[in-house]
Amino acid sequence: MKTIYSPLHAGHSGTMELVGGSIVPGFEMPSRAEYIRARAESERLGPILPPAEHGMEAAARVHARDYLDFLPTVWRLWTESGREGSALPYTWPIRGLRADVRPQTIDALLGFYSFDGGAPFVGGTWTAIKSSYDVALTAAALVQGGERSAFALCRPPGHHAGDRFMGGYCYINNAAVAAQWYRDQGAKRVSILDVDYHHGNGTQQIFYARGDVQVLNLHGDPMTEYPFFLGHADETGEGEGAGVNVNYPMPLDTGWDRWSAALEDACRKLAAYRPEVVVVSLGVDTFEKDPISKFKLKTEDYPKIGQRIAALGLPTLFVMEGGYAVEEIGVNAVNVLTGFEGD
Ligand code: OKP
Ligand code: ZN
Repeated sequence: MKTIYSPLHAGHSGTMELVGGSIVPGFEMPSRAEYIRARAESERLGPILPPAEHGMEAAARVHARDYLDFLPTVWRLWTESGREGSALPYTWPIRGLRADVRPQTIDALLGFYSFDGGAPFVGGTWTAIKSSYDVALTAAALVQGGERSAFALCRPPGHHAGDRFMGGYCYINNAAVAAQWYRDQGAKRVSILDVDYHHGNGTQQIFYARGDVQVLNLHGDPMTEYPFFLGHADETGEGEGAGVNVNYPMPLDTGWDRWSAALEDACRKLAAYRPEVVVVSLGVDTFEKDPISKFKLKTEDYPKIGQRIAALGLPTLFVMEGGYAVEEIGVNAVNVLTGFEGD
């Protein structure tokens, strides 16, 4: 399997985030992508290739234009207003406030275009976001061109980003962009299988009322786990999308037995939907030693995930999402891919 990777992710570094009342270095750090790239190389997964540059048209198929226009301006607006350190929002237009009026100053705009304070900007952030998007589309095109699978080594991740908001380390929803791109290339139905520990609220929001993109999510129960406000089992889609969104919220301490039963059910629903291509939102923060997550998957479980997905017998694009046990992230992520390939 070919891996698409860009070194430009590395400029998105030195971010800070709020955890338990303290500002601490962000868990979503550059070494994550480097460990994965190194492991893909040492395991001889296949060639590691750079992305081609893409225009923003494919992004505009799932994100609002005003949101996409805002992202490249954030750091300039932030520094022009005399700030140092990560650009972060602190006010959000929730229930009872006006979300229909676009404000004019950087602090307000950051809140207007986000759902949490978990998507910081530094000087290299936009370039990294754009490279991650290019990585996703370049890998998507390999599968469109006839390869059985490809690995988009995206960083930053994307599945929390919605049509008009960022959050949870995510800015552009790479998996959603790829799924929509397959639709625009003529695929009648596309499935997104999100195995990251956290619910992919952005992906669900983007496709919730659509019947042409199935979204299946396995994740920590939002009653007690981030992102808290989406991902319940009764969210099954609406309108044309009724029944086409499937959530598997699971309790803390979920291990392979329970998790794999959910994967089995998801794969059956996926097969019954008969998609032409599968996009896997590949997070490995389900790992037992993940510092911000509470599932109990083991390193030896990850090849079995890849094997089950391979058994679907469908063209498959893997898009990297989360995973914060940095030293093990490469082994776990590449284990899914080598499991898929059957070695
Ligand atoms: C992104 B992905 C408090 C902790 C918030 C956000 C987790 C985002 C996970 N700052 N954690 O789904 O792996
Ligand atoms: Zn996650």
